[in-house]
Amino acid sequence: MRFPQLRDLGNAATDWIVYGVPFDGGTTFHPGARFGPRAIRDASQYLKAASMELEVDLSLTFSMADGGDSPVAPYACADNLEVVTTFAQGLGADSAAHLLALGGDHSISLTNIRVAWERAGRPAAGLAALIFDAHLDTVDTVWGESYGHASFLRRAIEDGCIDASRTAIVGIRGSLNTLDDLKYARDQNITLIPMSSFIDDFAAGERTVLQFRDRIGDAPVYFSCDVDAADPACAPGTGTPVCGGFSSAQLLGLIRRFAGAQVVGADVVEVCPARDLSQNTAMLAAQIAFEFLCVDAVGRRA
Ligand SMILES: [Mn+2]
Repeated sequence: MRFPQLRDLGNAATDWIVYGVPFDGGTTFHPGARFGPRAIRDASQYLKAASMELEVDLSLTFSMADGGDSPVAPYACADNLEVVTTFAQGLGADSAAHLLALGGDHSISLTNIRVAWERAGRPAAGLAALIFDAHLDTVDTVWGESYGHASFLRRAIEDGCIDASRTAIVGIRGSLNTLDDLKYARDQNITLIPMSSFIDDFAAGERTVLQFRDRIGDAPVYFSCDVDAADPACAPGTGTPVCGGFSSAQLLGLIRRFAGAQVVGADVVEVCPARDLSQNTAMLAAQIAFEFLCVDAVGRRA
């Protein structure tokens, strides 16, 4: 979106800082999401600042900057969390700036959630969360790894940064690692809005989403979008694609339904450019990031 670079602003005060996390060491299937940030930036060049649907102009509402890419620890998920957390904590002149992370695989969300929670004043209950994903990401461990891309949500809940009872996962479908993942999500009282609830009657699924929106109200909320929430026809460039997902229009429309929400941090993850020959996935990811910012801008415009 041709934001200025944060370093050129002398690390000035900003409302939102976008930064990349070129890490895919948490991937369980096709690797390559480490190249996601540059692909999303490239695709974002055509995005302008004003939203047709939400009638808000980001350039008039926010001061925004690109914070560059975080250093990473490519061979170690737990080490990577620490490296990225330190980088993210240092972004911006003060801790008022909200952070939007571009992945990278979904493991990187844990760092951005942690820093968003800190910047929101460490609320004891944790942040509310809206997550779009084909997968639950509530796996305890995979191949002995507790910090891979299938476990970020479970770790964020354990850390107290996310309030499971005010968390929704939208678009879940297909095969699970084990039924334990589902049991954990249900036991934690996460609001599960599976793809199946939209198939026969999209409006019925959307009503469930709106009920969740009304329940979180104006509480600080974290947004995360794994691009595999979209169908592989719209977002082929991702590491763990699952058939039967949202169209781009459906996904963007659901995000816009949260217009006015108090978004305190966000990420868009799992763009794998090597499998994205059309660049459709990177384009969609850039648009999702734009919509996240517009949703927050509507609330601050007033
Ligand atoms: Mn995911």
